[in-house]
Order: sequence, then C-alpha cells, then structure tokens
Amino acid sequence: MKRFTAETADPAEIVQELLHGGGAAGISGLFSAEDITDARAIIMAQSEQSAEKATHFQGAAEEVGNLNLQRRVWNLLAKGEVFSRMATHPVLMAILRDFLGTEFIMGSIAANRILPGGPGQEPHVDYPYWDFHKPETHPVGFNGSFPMNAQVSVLLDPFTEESGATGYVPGSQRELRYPTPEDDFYGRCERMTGEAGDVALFYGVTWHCAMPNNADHDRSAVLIQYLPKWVKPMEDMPAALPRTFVDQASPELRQLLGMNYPYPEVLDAAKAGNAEGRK
Ligand SMILES: O=C(O)CCC(=O)C(=O)O
Ligand SMILES: [Fe+2]
Repeated sequence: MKRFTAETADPAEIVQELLHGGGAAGISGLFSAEDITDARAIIMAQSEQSAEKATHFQGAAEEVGNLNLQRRVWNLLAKGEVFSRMATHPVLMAILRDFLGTEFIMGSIAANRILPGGPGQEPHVDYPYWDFHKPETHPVGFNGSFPMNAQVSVLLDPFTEESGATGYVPGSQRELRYPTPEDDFYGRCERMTGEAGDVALFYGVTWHCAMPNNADHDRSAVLIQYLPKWVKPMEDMPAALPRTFVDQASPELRQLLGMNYPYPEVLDAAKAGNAEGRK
C-alpha cells in the first residue's frame, strides 16, 4: 500500500493509485491522539454488550458460533462529535472531491470491532452492496471503470498481520466481481497495516476483508463509506439522527447527509419552472 502523510497526500496521485494502482492508500497524521482515544472509548462502550446487529460476510463465524467476537456500531454521527470531524476531515474531503465528484455524499459511518480470537470476513467488494452475489440483478456490462464508492478506515488500534489488518488484493479493482476460490485471495492478499490514528483509503471495488484477530488486543476501526451524490446510501442517516443534529449540521455535513441533492422528489408538488439546464 502506498503511504502518505497529511502533508504529502496529493489528491491527484491518490486518485490515480485508487483507480489504476493498488486500489488502496495509507494516510497518517490526520487525527490527534485525543480524537482516537475518544472515538475508541465510545465504540468500546457502545459495543460492550454483544447485542446482535446486522453484519455481513460472516457466514463462517456464524457456523462455528463466534459471531459475537465481531461487533458493529452503526450510525456513529449520533454517538459522538468526534465522528463528524473524522467524516469531514479536509484532507479526506479534498481527495474524495476529486475521486467522486465535488458533491459526493456519505453512505455509512460505522465501527467494526474484532475482539481477540474473533473471525475474519469472506473476501468481498463493498460496492455494489452486499448482494453483488446476484450480478444478474445489476445492469449488463456493469464495471468499475469509474468510482461509485470510496472506503475510509480510521484505525483505532494497531492493525498488524496478527491483529487482523484488512486484507486486500492490489489491482483487483480493475475487474468488478466477487473473488472466487480459484482467485486465491488468501495467497495473494496484502494487508492495510497501520498504527492507531492512521487511515486506510480504498476503492471499495477492490477485493478485501477483515482478517482474523490472533492478537491479544481488540482491533477496531471506523469505516466510512462515501458515494457519488446519486448513489443510494446504505444507512438512512437523516432518519436515524436527531432532528436538531440535522438542523444544525455544517455545510460539509449537510452535503454528506445528501441534503443538497433533491432526488427522488415529488415533482408534481415541486416548484414550477425550468429547474435545470443551460443558464
Ligand atoms: O474491518 C475491516 O477490516 C474491514 C471491514 C469490511 O470490509 C466491511 O465490513 O465491509
Ligand atoms: Fe468491506
């Protein structure tokens, strides 16, 4: 994985790397130690009980009964102010504007915590969503030649080979499909390793998965999904957030919540006139 710092994270170079290079980039130095400690404490508290949550790509763990060693915390904007700052970090926003178009949105902000001994996931792509096992339900000729997704992982613990740092196959973003056993994902994968506070940014079409945690410590990350403005987001964030949060959101957050994009709209009831077109 090519690695950058807050100072060297050149959007054009990173966009090139995501689309045509390995598909992933590491960026360090974006968040303070306090922000990471704060975010981690909230996620640990929110996932203390192993309440069953929606999750994905965990068929093997479900079979052997250790699904409770991987825990999700959804809708993080509602759970601490630090997560709004993570989602709108100016260095990330600048890269994502170049990658997804200036009016991109956020589709989900959630945590993935894997406890010691916890399971990995099936190798997968994050876009289209989890049901790409049924490619025939998507348009003919569908491909990943332009980005419809970007994933940010903010690491809250050391991500090492031992602790289950996300595995991915560099270059696999060039062909949009799920990996099969013949693709030898585990033989070919590299890891998105890093220290707590580092960011792994990747194009979600790249084959990847959380790997098993064989360390003696938790490994948690904040996972943020970003999308072009017209892609339907995965989490319905405006519906899940308090009204006051939405009303007081900054311009960047309003954009990320999809509030600048009108569709779908009841056009019968919309203001009359020529809404779009050449001025
Ligand atoms: O936690 C990780 O390492 C990756 C998680 C992931 O890829 C997912 O949940 O879609
Ligand atoms: Fe994923």
